Amino acid sequence: MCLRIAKIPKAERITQQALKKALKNASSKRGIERERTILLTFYKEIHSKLDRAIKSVPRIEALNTFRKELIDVLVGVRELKRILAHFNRSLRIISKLKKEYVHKLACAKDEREARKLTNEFLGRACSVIKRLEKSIELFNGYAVKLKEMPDIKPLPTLLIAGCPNVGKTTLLNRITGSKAKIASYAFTTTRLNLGYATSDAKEVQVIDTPGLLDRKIEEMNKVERKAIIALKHLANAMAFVFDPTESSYSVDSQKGLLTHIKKAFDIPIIMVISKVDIASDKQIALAKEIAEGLGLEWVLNNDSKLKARLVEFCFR
Ligand SMILES: Nc1nc2c(ncn2[C@@H]2O[C@H](COP(=O)(O)OP(=O)(O)OP(=O)(O)O)[C@@H](O)[C@H]2O)c(=O)[nH]1
Ligand SMILES: [Mg+2]
Repeated sequence: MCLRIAKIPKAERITQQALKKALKNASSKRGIERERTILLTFYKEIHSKLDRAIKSVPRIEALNTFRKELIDVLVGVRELKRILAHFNRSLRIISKLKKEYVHKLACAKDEREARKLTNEFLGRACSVIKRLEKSIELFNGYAVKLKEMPDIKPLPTLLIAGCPNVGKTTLLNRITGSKAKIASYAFTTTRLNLGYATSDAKEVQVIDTPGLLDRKIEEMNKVERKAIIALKHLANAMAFVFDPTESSYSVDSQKGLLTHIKKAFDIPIIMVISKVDIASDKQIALAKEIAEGLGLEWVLNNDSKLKARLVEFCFR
């Protein structure tokens, strides 16, 4: 589901390439027919370049909310549409010019007049393309940004949250088996860890967002907040990793973040108690108590059914 948008050559290059092709195609022709071939090939080349780029952009309305939000943050949906409209408008103008000059050529008296008409057409079409310079530059910049979109699949999705260093990535690796894939996530300066967990023929997508779901929303900048909004649309459930040993963060700060996230995300949350191998019974008991106090389910990170529990939790 990565967005791959076709880049467009610079305005000057488009016209140069189109003209080169047009002259090549017309090399075996003579007279008015030669001029007609130049005109039609030139038009076809320009049309195919722009049309390919326009068609490579998916219909924004057809995308899911997560992707729409993501596009909006990365490039701005309105801005992208404005540029596409500019391309479409230019194509229409050039198409109209083509029709007009094909007609004029058909009525041309001799080769000299035909050549004059073709040059006139080329000049006018080139100036339309030249005016696209800025839009092409912006469009190509967007193509680069959109290529960076994470390869999110339309599967039930489990988000992993928790304070820094509590064991979020360890959990992701544990339940998704193989080493998680690191996808770029242009929202933040960090990356996005993605993995897939299957249990009982059910598959879920598991996402760990380094440096994003480990602090309060008030501490975030505008872009990070938007990232949270997009993630909200995507997630079906959340695993909140809680480190009872306090080797990362104090129980109080973790409880504070959990309470905060519970309010911010209106999705089912399950507490995954981490570092169980080095935690004391008392520490584990306190973590369970906190989960239950907040009305949440919990699971130990060394539970043999950890993966099955989390996958099943996502399907509720
Ligand atoms: N003993 C023990 N150590 C663990 C466990 N889970 C994680 N750790 C250790 O805790 C440290 C942090 O683990 P990560 O999985 O990187 O934690 P994280 O929450 O992803 O960290 P950040 O992405 O930096 O916020 C590492 O040194 C892990 O080896 C566990 O179950 N037992
Ligand atoms: Mg991590």
